[in-house]
Amino acid sequence: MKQHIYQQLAERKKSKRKSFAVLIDPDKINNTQIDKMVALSIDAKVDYFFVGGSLVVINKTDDIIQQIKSSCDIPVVLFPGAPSQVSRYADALLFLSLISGRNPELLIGQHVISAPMIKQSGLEVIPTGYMVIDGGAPTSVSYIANTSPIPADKNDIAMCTAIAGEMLGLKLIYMDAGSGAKNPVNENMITRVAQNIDAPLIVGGGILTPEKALANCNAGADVIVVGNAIEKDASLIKEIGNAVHS
Ligand code: 1GP
Repeated sequence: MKQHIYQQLAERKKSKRKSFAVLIDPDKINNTQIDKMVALSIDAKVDYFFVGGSLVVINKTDDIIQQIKSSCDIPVVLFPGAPSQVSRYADALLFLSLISGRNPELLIGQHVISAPMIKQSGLEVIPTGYMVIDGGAPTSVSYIANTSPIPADKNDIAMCTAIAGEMLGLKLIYMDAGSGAKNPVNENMITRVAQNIDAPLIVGGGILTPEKALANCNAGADVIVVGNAIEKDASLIKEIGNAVHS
């Protein structure tokens, strides 16, 4: 099995290099916007494109990834809300287990269904402990996943969940307040989790400014994911990229 992207993330963590991932929701972008986003991302030295969404209505994931791939070398990592969002054109797949929730379908059910198709795709599969943190208002992810998020002030619950995920063999931990979250994950919780795991830590959901991206990095996040804010103001790609890479 390929391990290129995971190894890169692990090495970056070791050398304390932070990464910036731009999230592309296939439903919210057209061809012209993709070209613009790719050009800005090359300029801002974006490290990864994450592609996916909790709910994708029009499935054009294959086309979007092919379009990205035709114009840059930035690795594309699938962040799928459902097995239908798997594309063999990507470089890797976050094989998400929703460990903050208690919905067996998202802990193992969907995985069993999608396993043969993913194996056949030849994608690098990165087992990822996905933790949804309360972002102050219901988000698509908590509604679709039919699970309660971890309360924003329960740092110990987040820490124990991440440790358990790592003990179960998950290679990455992703703390997500959900796309468009009112409140992003707070820095105290990020630090509590980061100090207690060895796995690279991804943080996203509701990050709107370079200052918050930097604060999350200083708190212990290894990868910062931004989607919504960039959809509204693409110039943020450069500003957030500079903050993360500083
Ligand atoms: C959501 O972590 C991602 O799953 C990114 O969230 O769209 O709010 O940046 P935003």
